[in-house]
Amino acid sequence: MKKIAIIMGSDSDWPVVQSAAETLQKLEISFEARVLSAHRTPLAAIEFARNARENGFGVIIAAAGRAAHLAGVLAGNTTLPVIGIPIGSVGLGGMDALLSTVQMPSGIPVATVAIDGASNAALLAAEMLALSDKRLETALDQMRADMATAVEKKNEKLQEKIQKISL
Ligand code: RP5
Repeated sequence: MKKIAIIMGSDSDWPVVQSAAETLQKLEISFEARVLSAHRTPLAAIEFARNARENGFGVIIAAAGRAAHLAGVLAGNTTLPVIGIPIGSVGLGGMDALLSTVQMPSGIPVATVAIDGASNAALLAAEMLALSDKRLETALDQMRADMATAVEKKNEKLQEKIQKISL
Protein backbone atom coordinates (compact mmCIF):
# COMPACT_ATOMS: atom_id res chain seq x y z
CA MET A 1 0.00 0.00 0.00
CA LYS A 2 1.18 3.54 -0.66
CA LYS A 3 2.34 5.74 2.26
CA ILE A 4 0.74 8.97 3.39
CA ALA A 5 2.79 12.11 3.96
CA ILE A 6 1.85 14.39 6.82
CA ILE A 7 3.57 17.72 6.30
CA MET A 8 3.21 20.58 8.76
CA GLY A 9 4.43 24.16 8.54
CA SER A 10 5.85 24.18 12.07
CA ASP A 11 6.34 21.84 15.00
CA SER A 12 3.85 24.08 16.80
CA ASP A 13 1.17 22.48 14.58
CA TRP A 14 1.86 18.99 15.96
CA PRO A 15 -0.60 19.06 18.91
CA VAL A 16 -3.41 19.37 16.34
CA VAL A 17 -1.83 17.20 13.64
CA GLN A 18 -1.14 14.35 16.06
CA SER A 19 -4.70 13.05 15.76
CA ALA A 20 -4.15 12.51 12.01
CA ALA A 21 -1.15 10.33 12.84
CA GLU A 22 -3.15 8.45 15.48
CA THR A 23 -6.00 7.80 13.03
CA LEU A 24 -3.58 6.44 10.42
CA GLN A 25 -1.96 4.22 13.05
CA LYS A 26 -5.39 2.83 14.03
CA LEU A 27 -5.97 1.94 10.37
CA GLU A 28 -2.46 0.45 10.07
CA ILE A 29 -1.48 2.84 7.28
CA SER A 30 2.21 3.73 6.88
CA PHE A 31 2.97 7.41 7.04
CA GLU A 32 5.85 9.83 7.37
CA ALA A 33 5.43 13.10 9.23
CA ARG A 34 7.76 16.08 8.91
CA VAL A 35 8.02 19.85 9.21
CA LEU A 36 8.39 21.74 5.92
CA SER A 37 7.40 25.33 5.41
CA ALA A 38 6.15 27.05 2.26
CA HIS A 39 7.78 30.24 3.54
CA ARG A 40 10.74 29.20 5.66
CA THR A 41 11.94 26.23 3.56
CA PRO A 42 10.25 26.81 0.19
CA LEU A 43 12.74 24.89 -1.95
CA ALA A 44 12.65 21.82 0.31
CA ALA A 45 8.83 21.86 0.26
CA ILE A 46 8.80 21.97 -3.55
CA GLU A 47 11.40 19.22 -3.80
CA PHE A 48 9.41 17.02 -1.43
CA ALA A 49 6.24 17.42 -3.50
CA ARG A 50 8.03 16.82 -6.81
CA ASN A 51 9.52 13.52 -5.57
CA ALA A 52 6.58 12.34 -3.44
CA ARG A 53 5.02 9.96 -5.97
CA GLU A 54 8.38 8.40 -6.82
CA ASN A 55 9.06 8.05 -3.07
CA GLY A 56 6.00 5.85 -2.56
CA PHE A 57 3.45 8.36 -1.28
CA GLY A 58 -0.20 8.17 -2.40
CA VAL A 59 -1.67 11.19 -0.63
CA ILE A 60 -0.19 14.29 1.00
CA ILE A 61 -1.77 15.88 4.08
CA ALA A 62 -0.56 19.44 4.63
CA ALA A 63 -1.25 21.36 7.84
CA ALA A 64 -0.44 25.03 8.29
CA GLY A 65 -1.66 28.05 10.18
CA ARG A 66 -1.89 31.80 9.51
CA ALA A 67 -1.02 32.65 5.85
CA ALA A 68 -1.22 28.95 5.09
CA HIS A 69 0.28 28.43 1.65
CA LEU A 70 1.80 25.03 2.35
CA ALA A 71 -0.96 22.81 0.92
CA GLY A 72 -1.23 24.98 -2.19
CA VAL A 73 2.51 25.01 -2.83
CA LEU A 74 2.71 21.23 -2.45
CA ALA A 75 -0.35 20.75 -4.69
CA GLY A 76 1.24 22.97 -7.33
CA ASN A 77 4.21 20.62 -7.48
CA THR A 78 2.52 17.20 -7.64
CA THR A 79 -0.58 15.57 -9.07
CA LEU A 80 -0.98 13.41 -5.96
CA PRO A 81 -4.12 14.35 -4.00
CA VAL A 82 -3.35 17.01 -1.37
CA ILE A 83 -5.54 17.45 1.71
CA GLY A 84 -5.16 20.73 3.59
CA ILE A 85 -5.69 21.18 7.32
CA PRO A 86 -6.07 24.85 8.28
CA ILE A 87 -4.62 25.25 11.75
CA GLY A 88 -6.43 27.49 14.22
CA SER A 89 -4.26 30.15 15.84
CA VAL A 90 -4.60 33.15 18.11
CA GLY A 91 -5.59 36.30 16.30
CA LEU A 92 -7.93 35.26 13.51
CA GLY A 93 -8.78 31.86 15.00
CA GLY A 94 -7.93 29.87 11.88
CA MET A 95 -10.11 31.78 9.40
CA ASP A 96 -6.86 33.11 7.91
CA ALA A 97 -5.53 29.58 7.36
CA LEU A 98 -8.91 28.26 6.19
CA LEU A 99 -9.23 30.85 3.43
CA SER A 100 -5.57 30.59 2.43
CA THR A 101 -5.92 26.82 2.10
CA VAL A 102 -9.35 26.46 0.54
CA GLN A 103 -9.39 29.27 -2.03
CA MET A 104 -7.21 27.60 -4.63
CA PRO A 105 -7.20 28.74 -8.25
CA SER A 106 -8.72 26.45 -10.90
CA GLY A 107 -6.40 23.66 -11.95
CA ILE A 108 -4.67 23.07 -8.62
CA PRO A 109 -7.09 21.45 -6.13
CA VAL A 110 -6.61 21.18 -2.38
CA ALA A 111 -9.24 19.15 -0.51
CA THR A 112 -9.63 21.28 2.61
CA VAL A 113 -11.02 19.93 5.88
CA ALA A 114 -12.33 21.96 8.82
CA ILE A 115 -10.10 24.19 10.93
CA ASP A 116 -8.03 21.73 13.03
CA GLY A 117 -9.81 18.83 11.29
CA ALA A 118 -6.77 16.56 11.42
CA SER A 119 -8.60 13.31 12.06
CA ASN A 120 -10.91 13.86 9.09
CA ALA A 121 -7.90 14.62 6.89
CA ALA A 122 -6.50 11.20 7.79
CA LEU A 123 -9.84 9.49 7.15
CA LEU A 124 -10.19 11.18 3.76
CA ALA A 125 -6.67 10.11 2.83
CA ALA A 126 -7.51 6.57 3.95
CA GLU A 127 -10.66 6.58 1.82
CA MET A 128 -8.55 7.54 -1.20
CA LEU A 129 -6.14 4.65 -0.62
CA ALA A 130 -9.08 2.31 0.03
CA LEU A 131 -10.20 2.77 -3.59
CA SER A 132 -7.61 0.13 -4.44
CA ASP A 133 -7.23 -1.67 -1.10
CA LYS A 134 -9.88 -4.09 0.14
CA ARG A 135 -8.39 -4.50 3.66
CA LEU A 136 -8.55 -0.78 4.18
CA GLU A 137 -12.10 -0.55 2.80
CA THR A 138 -13.18 -3.18 5.34
CA ALA A 139 -11.35 -1.37 8.17
CA LEU A 140 -13.10 1.90 7.30
CA ASP A 141 -16.49 0.14 7.20
CA GLN A 142 -15.78 -1.34 10.64
CA MET A 143 -14.82 2.09 12.00
CA ARG A 144 -18.15 3.51 10.80
CA ALA A 145 -20.05 0.58 12.35
CA ASP A 146 -18.23 1.10 15.69
CA MET A 147 -19.09 4.79 15.54
CA ALA A 148 -22.78 4.02 14.99
CA THR A 149 -22.76 1.58 17.95
CA ALA A 150 -21.15 4.24 20.15
CA VAL A 151 -23.85 6.75 19.18
CA GLU A 152 -26.60 4.21 19.95
CA LYS A 153 -25.08 3.63 23.41
CA LYS A 154 -24.93 7.38 24.05
CA ASN A 155 -28.58 7.66 23.08
CA GLU A 156 -29.54 4.81 25.43
CA LYS A 157 -27.72 6.58 28.31
CA LEU A 158 -29.49 9.83 27.48
CA GLN A 159 -32.88 8.08 27.52
CA GLU A 160 -32.05 6.62 30.96
CA LYS A 161 -31.22 10.10 32.27
CA ILE A 162 -34.44 11.53 30.85
CA GLN A 163 -36.48 8.74 32.46
CA LYS A 164 -34.90 9.49 35.85
CA ILE A 165 -35.91 13.17 35.54
CA SER A 166 -39.52 12.28 34.74
CA LEU A 167 -39.83 9.79 37.64
C1 RP5 B 1 2.64 28.50 9.97
O1 RP5 B 1 2.83 29.48 10.92
C2 RP5 B 1 2.79 27.21 10.73
O2 RP5 B 1 2.09 26.19 10.06
C3 RP5 B 1 2.20 27.52 12.06
O3 RP5 B 1 0.82 27.17 12.14
C4 RP5 B 1 2.33 29.04 12.15
C5 RP5 B 1 3.22 29.51 13.28
O4 RP5 B 1 4.47 28.86 13.19
P1 RP5 B 1 5.52 29.03 14.38
O5 RP5 B 1 5.85 30.48 14.47
O6 RP5 B 1 4.86 28.50 15.63
O7 RP5 B 1 6.71 28.19 13.99
O8 RP5 B 1 3.56 28.58 8.94
